[in-house]
Amino acid sequence: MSGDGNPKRFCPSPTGSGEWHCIEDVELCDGISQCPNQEDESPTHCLFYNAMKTHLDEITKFIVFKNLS
Ligand SMILES: [Ca+2]
Repeated sequence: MSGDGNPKRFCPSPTGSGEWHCIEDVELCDGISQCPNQEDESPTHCLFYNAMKTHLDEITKFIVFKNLS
């Protein structure tokens, strides 16, 4: 958890100097590499992540719409 309340996750590998970077969920598959070995932009992982995120966003919209109407 970071100071702004948004959860952060460790990148899977450290930098060459042994430091571990953290990223927020919104930085996953956002087209900009934040992790030392670009793991957050892995084409294979992002293919599945983006497909799942699209479905979850649709479900969220449906639930919110249902509760507002
Ligand atoms: Ca990223």
